[in-house]
Amino acid sequence: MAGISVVMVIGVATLTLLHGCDDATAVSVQDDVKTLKDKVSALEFQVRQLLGGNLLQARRSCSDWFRDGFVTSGNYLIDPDGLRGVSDFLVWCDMALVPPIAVIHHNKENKTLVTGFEGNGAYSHDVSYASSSQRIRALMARSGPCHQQLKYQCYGSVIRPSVNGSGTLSYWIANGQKVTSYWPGGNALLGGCACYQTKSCAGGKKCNCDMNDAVWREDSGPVTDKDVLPITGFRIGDTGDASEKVYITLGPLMCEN
Ligand SMILES: [Ca+2]
Ligand SMILES: [Ca+2]
Repeated sequence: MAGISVVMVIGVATLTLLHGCDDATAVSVQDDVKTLKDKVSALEFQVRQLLGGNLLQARRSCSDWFRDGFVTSGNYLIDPDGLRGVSDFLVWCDMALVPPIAVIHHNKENKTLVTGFEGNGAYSHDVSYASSSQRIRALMARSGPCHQQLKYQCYGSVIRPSVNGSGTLSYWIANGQKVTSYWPGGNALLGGCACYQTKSCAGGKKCNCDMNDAVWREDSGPVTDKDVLPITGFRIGDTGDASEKVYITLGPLMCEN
């Protein structure tokens, strides 16, 4: 009987306490509960990471990893098309941006000097990616906008893009095909380089480098058309004279993923 009395007393006391609790206290208790829940989630996340199991199970995108609590930038296993299609592969996910950015690196991201190759497209600058073209295509298909940035600096070396490729000194390679009509940063329909879209190229040309003079000039910009990404190479000419030089800096493929 004594035990029952104690329980009854505590019950009455608790009811009295809750009944007498004002709104401010109730909100404060709710905040405490929320804080504790957040702490439990964080601990659960750390346990998952320590166990490692979840890290071995591919997700379809960087966003899916982020959603599951993996908010630190790093390499993650991605299988963009799920059970079918390509097998999973490691992708660098930049989680600092919303949505996260998938970054596919290649082997020539450092600034490269080209000099000593005179003929049309005489120098081959080929680029290899960390992932196969099938996997990259699958990733792009499941991504939002993608782009790749080129920085191209020239000294006395001309690009001279043309629709039919005749007389084009320097061009780039996409899907194994020569692209001679325009240059990264330029417009596929309009032709030319980035500056040609605003008709602001030096000397009224289609590219700044088409000045072909003893001044450092630049024709840089992104390629955003997934049909021609990623860029797999450049063919550079008009660097045969001792004074003629080009610097190529091609960034990694980046996709909102
Ligand atoms: Ca798959
Ligand atoms: Ca020249």
